[in-house]
Amino acid sequence: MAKTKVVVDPITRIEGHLRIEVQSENGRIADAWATSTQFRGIELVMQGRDPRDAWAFTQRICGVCTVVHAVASCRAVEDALDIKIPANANTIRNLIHGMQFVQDHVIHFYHLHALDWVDVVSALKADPAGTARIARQISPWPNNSETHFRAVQDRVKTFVSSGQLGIFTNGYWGHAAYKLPPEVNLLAVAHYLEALDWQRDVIRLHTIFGGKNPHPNFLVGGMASAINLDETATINAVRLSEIHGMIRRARDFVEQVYWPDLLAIAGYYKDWASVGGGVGNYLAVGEFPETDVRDLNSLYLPRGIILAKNLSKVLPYDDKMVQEYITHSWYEYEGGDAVGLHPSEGETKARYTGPKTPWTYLQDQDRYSWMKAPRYDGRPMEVGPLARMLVAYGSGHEEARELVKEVLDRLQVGPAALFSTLGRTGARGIETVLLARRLEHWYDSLVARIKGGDVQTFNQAKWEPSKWPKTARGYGYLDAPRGALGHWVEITDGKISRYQCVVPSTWNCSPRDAKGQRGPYEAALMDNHPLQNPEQPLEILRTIHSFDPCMACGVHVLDATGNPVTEVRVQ
Ligand code: NFE
Ligand code: MG
Repeated sequence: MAKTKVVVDPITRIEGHLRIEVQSENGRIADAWATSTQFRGIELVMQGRDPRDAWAFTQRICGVCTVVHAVASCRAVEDALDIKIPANANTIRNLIHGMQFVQDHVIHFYHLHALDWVDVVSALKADPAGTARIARQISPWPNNSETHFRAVQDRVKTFVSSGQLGIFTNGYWGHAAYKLPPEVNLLAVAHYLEALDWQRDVIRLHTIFGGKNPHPNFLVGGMASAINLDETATINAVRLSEIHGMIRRARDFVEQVYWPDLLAIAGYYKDWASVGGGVGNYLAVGEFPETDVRDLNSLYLPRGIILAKNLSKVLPYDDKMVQEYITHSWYEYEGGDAVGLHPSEGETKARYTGPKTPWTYLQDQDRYSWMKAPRYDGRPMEVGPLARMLVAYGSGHEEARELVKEVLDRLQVGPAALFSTLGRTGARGIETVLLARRLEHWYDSLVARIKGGDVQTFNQAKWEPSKWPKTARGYGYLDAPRGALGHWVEITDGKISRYQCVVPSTWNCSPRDAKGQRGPYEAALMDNHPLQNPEQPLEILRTIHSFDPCMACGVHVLDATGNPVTEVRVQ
């Protein structure tokens, strides 16, 4: 059989530098390699710094999942120093992080993933009246009018006739794997553009609680969001009502645009509900503590492990079972490269042994990525919306179960359809609906507490290093939009002596480990539809994008101090 080596580099519409290589045998994907081709090494930047500043540096790991590394970092330091944050601070963190999820998932759906399913050029052939008819059948959204859709179509026509597709350049337009009728393509393109404005509006919640977006301000011990209803420069009644408006508009768009679009588009791609599953093991550390981060029973999205797709048994998560391997990565460990290290003992020593030219196949190399390979009890684990929704479903989370059932019923597929490319994309939508609704609850609880006279947002008791132990270790968990995140910090004499992050995209994009087990992207590609045209590997993009990759997070990108970026870049 003819074997072809297919290289997709870079994968676009993600954050960072991801290269996918596959071997295809007459279109069928016979083997796959996921590799991250840039290293910067945030862990090294953290050495010797004041742990109260760590959140500000780690948050810069990524501009896509802003917020998450800051909160995980605060939690790690608060865990090490045994600091309990006030209830208001916990709720404000939930609101900031919750809105981050909602914005990030909608952006992923429309701006990073939709064009794998939606043919923009086909939308030009649509009858706008037909689009309006379809839109009104699935949603009461006010912009679902013929006039609006015609205006959008004219706008896109202007791009195309000028020969400048702009943001739509280089799509695989006309590819035989696109299945939507022109009218549905136009619907999705219109909402793609509308979502751009919507996301800019609702994320201003960050600017009120945290001063700016991306990268709002945080504080070890609480939040730097002073509440005083009688002041103008603080959180007051006007600011609260602005926040409430954004929460309303976030929920409306999610319920009336994203959710109906997702279900409508998914209906044309049901064949993607039986492929792209991958490793079948799922890990969620849980998120959104309603009371305190240590009270795991108060997590809105529960914590747990699912092995071998067994939804009837959610196992407890134990962070001691996490180990990172580097056997096939460009690092070295003092104790040898076959061992797995727990992140609290983690080492970040780069050793690039790869090719000097980007056109060399990495699949022929024993070491092929800047990603380490995290494993849980030795197993590769998928993290992210699908993992969280499966753990929630298996744990009896009522609201999650209802929405999962709605999707399965509407698409007329069984629960096995969840373990797939489409399942991953559907789970992200389910989670967005849950959280867009939950924001209102957190808002109400914040307002109720303020009305009751509690305006505390900061616990100052252990701010001074003189109150800290000589050495301390902490673990900050957080489930970020792309999945389970952990920060591990060690503090010695008031300074950071060790820092490790194990990040969602590191789990999902991990290369092979010491036992040769493939990571989740690689395993999902082996279980994918064949490539109809290896020159236009749309099938690879569909499955890889369903994970919402972020290489910046995965390799902890930040270079403030001249780490050896240029020496090691594959060029
Ligand atoms: Ni840079 Fe991130 C999220 C984190 S993923 S996007 O969500 O943490 O690796
Ligand atoms: Mg790391």
